Parts: sequence; C-alpha cells; structure tokens
Amino acid sequence: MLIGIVGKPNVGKSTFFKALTFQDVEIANYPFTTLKPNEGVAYVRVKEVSYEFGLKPNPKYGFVKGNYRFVPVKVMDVPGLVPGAHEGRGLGNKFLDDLRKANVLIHIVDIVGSVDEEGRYVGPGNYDPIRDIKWLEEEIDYWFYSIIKRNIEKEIRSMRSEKKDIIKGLAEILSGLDIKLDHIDKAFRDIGIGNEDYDALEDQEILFKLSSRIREVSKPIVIAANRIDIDIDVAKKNIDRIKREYPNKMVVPTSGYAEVLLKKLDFEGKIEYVYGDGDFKIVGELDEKEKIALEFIREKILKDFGSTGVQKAIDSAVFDVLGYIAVFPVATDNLTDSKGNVLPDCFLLPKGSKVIDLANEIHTELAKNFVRAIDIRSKKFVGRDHELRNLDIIRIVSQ
Ligand SMILES: Nc1nc2c(ncn2[C@@H]2O[C@H](COP(=O)(O)OP(=O)(O)OP(=O)(O)O)[C@@H](O)[C@H]2O)c(=O)[nH]1
Ligand SMILES: [Mg+2]
Repeated sequence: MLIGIVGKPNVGKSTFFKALTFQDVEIANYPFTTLKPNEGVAYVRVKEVSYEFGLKPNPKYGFVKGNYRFVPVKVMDVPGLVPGAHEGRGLGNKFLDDLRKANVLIHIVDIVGSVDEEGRYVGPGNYDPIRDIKWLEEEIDYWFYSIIKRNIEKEIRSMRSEKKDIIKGLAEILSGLDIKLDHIDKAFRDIGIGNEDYDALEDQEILFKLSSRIREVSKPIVIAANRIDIDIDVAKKNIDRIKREYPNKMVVPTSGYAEVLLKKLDFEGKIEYVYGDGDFKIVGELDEKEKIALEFIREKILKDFGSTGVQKAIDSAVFDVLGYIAVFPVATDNLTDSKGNVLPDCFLLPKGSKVIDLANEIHTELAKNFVRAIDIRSKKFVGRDHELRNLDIIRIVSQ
C-alpha cells in the first residue's frame, strides 16, 4: 500500500508528511522546498481487537496506542506541481513517476487561500483554493495520459493485428502503474469503449478521457483541506463550497501543524495523545507557548473539527476510498501465532478479499496446503472462498 501526497508548492505537503511519519524533512514557507520525493512509513488506525478478549496484544509491526492498532503503510511526499507541469513548467512532472505505485493520493489544498498557483504567498482569502482541485487533477491526468499514450503507441499495431482484447492488453501494459484489470474494465465501461475498439485508442481526445477515468479509479484522490488553523471561518466557508461543488469527493479538514505539535509533545511525555483522537491529556510540564498553542488546538480545532484530520485523511484514503479492510490472522484458538504472540499480525486487504487471499498474503505455502479456516468470533468453519469482513480474526488450518 502506497499513499502519495500531492499538491501545489508551499501548501504544507511536507509538514503533513512529517505529521504522518515523524520523519524530519525540509519545511519552509517558500515554494519548491522539496526537490526530491520523501518516502516514509505512516500508520492507519484500526480498532485493537485483542481487548475484546481481555488479551494484551504483541504486534509484530506498527504499535498499539489507546484502543487502537496503528498499522504501517508507505507514504510519499513529492515536490509541488504547478499549472503546465506536464509541459515542463516548475519542476515538471518527472517526479510523478515515483507515484506510479501509489494506490491512492492525498491532495493537500491550502484551504484558506493564502498561496497562489505557483506557491507564492498572497495572504489568507486572496486565492480561491477550489481552483486547485481542477487544475491539479488535470496535471496528474496529463501525466497519466502521457504514460498510457506512450505505451499504447508501442503496442496498438500488434494489438490490432492480433485482435487482442484491449482491456486485457492495457492491463498488461499498465501493470507497472499498479493498475488492475478491474480498474481498466470499469473505466472502459464508464467511457463506453468496447473490447476491440482500437480506433478509440488512437483518438487523442478519447484517450485522454479514458486515461483520466483510469486514473480516477486506480488512483483516487482524497482532499485534505489543510491549514484550517490559519483562519477557521475562511476554512469552513471554503470546505462548504468544495462539498457543494464536488459532492462526491472525500474532503477532510486538516491541520498538519497541529498534528506535528501534538505528536511532538506526546513523544516528549508532556501530553498523552492518541493519534487521531479529538482530545489529549496534559501529563507533564508545559511552557507558556506550548500552553497557548494547545489551548488553541483544543478549542478551535479539535472541538470544532473532531480531530486535526491528519490521521482521518489517511484512514479515509485506505478504508473509505479504497475500501480496504483490516484482518487479524492467528495460528491458534488462543489468538496467538505458533510462538504464543497474541494477535501479532494485522493485514490490510482489498474489499472482497477471501480467506484464501489472506492465506496467500501470509505465505503461498499456507494457501497451497489450505485445509480450512475458523472465524474466531463465530467459532465457525469457513471455506477458502468465504469473504472476509473488516476486523475479522481468522485462524487458518493447513496440512
Ligand atoms: N499554520 C499552518 N502552517 C502550516 C501548516 N502546514 C504547513 N504550514 C506551513 O506552510 C509552509 C509550507 O510548508 P511545507 O510543508 O514546506 O509545504 P510543501 O507543500 O511541502 O512545500 P514545497 O515542498 O515547497 O512544495 C511552512 O511555513 C509550514 O510551516 C498548517 O497546517 N498550518
Ligand atoms: Mg515540501
């Protein structure tokens, strides 16, 4: 699972990345601070199931905090995009190639409208952030289109002469972009192109439309309406406008700044903060500046918006937008692995995954020698084709 962080320059992408990964990256209030992609590990928040059984978990990766298991996912912060990037403006869009493997993108928008398209500071309220949604997605679509176009030009002749199924053909060509057959199939149906409609692929207008639809289904975008802390009222107005104009988009109000501070103080033992929660507890000595900042975060952000939104943004990306589920495999009825570790694993799987898919994720041998599985909660046997649900605990029995 790879989550890409995208947006124009100087909107808080690297700050957001730091809030997610706690990796020290360069942050500054001018455009093009980030020149090369940053890669790191973030964590999605899943209910900790051990506590239902009165057990203490031993996670093999990630960690437990509060009543949650934080499960690792990869994130990437890329340099800012400007209008015309696909024609080489700004830093161009070369680095977008690093996002080939992304499953979902988070678009960081400066929701208070304080920087223009190029990332220049213009002051809150002086730029309409809704504009970014359209042009930035178009730039990403152009990048996608150029990859698809390049690959199709190479293959179209042989596809035509061999009367190849173009959906399957495209899936092969685009496997490097982590695009599944389902994605392409859906895009073709949405645009109304048939299996052997080779002409459509040579019509650049249709090809752009198709590329854009494939991008939408294979790399959907969550909007992080960021920097809400700068001006709560302007932020709220703009969020409402985005929701009205784009009712189908997932929009999460965020403050990367607030999340970085809460995490830092939590690490320092000054507060107790479960990432993503709507409140924190003061447990250590704070200086005056910290007190004022925390008071502001509690009263103006957490109370109004429910959280800083940073955790919610990646959770929404993985669970709501991609529809992934979290499943806990175990080796014994005592909810342990063979060494006695309690619920050591938590797997993130695409919705619709079956018991056999889980077995395969654990080990291909386990899938090969699969005998049956047990749903620990219901204590019932389930077969290889049983569809898994979120937070299932599954014991797989093999030969
Ligand atoms: N008030 C406030 N400031 C923020 C927030 N997030 C980032 N900033 C500030 O915005 C400026 C830009 O932040 P960066 O994280 O460097 O932005 P970026 O989008 O990575 O910028 P480039 O790498 O240049 O594209 C810095 O001055 C940050 O301190 C936020 O949530 N609230
Ligand atoms: Mg940056």
